[in-house]
Amino acid sequence: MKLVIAVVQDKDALRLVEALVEEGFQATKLATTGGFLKAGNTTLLVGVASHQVGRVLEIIKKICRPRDELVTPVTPIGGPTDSFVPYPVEVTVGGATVFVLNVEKFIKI
Ligand code: 2BA
Repeated sequence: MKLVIAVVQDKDALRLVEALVEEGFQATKLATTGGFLKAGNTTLLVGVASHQVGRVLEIIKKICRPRDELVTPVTPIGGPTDSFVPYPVEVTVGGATVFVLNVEKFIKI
C-alpha cells in the first residue's frame, strides 16, 4: 500500500477531491500553508493499493494547473536596505507537489 501526499492549490482542491471520490478513492483534505508564499494551500492524503498510484497521479495531472503568482519581498528588518529592491517577483506555483510513501501498516479501528 502507498500513501500519496499531494500539495495542491486551493483553487483545484475541491475538484480534485470530487474526482478522486468519484473513482472510489478515499482522501483526507488538510488546510495547509506554503512556507515560501505564506499563502493557503491544500494537502491531500490518499491511501491506495500500490497498483492504483498511477491512476491517482493521472487524476492529479488532469486537474491541477500551474499558475503564476506575484510575491512582494518583505523589507529586511534591521538589515541594509540600500541594495534592497522591493519589486514583485513572479513564481509559478503547482500544478501539484506530490510525495508517494510506502505504508508499513494500514489499520482502521
Ligand atoms: P510555497 O512554499 O508557498 O511555494 C510556492 C511556490 O514558490 C513554489 O511552487 C515555487 O515555485 C516557489 N518557491 C518556493 N520556494 C522557493 C524558493 N526558496 N526560491 C524561489 N522560489 C520558491 P511549487 O514548487 O509548486 O510548490 C507549491 C507548494 O508545495 C509550496 O508552497 C509548498 O507548500 C509545497 N512544497 C513544494 N515543495 C515542497 C517540499 N520539497 N516539501 C514540502 N512541501 C513542498
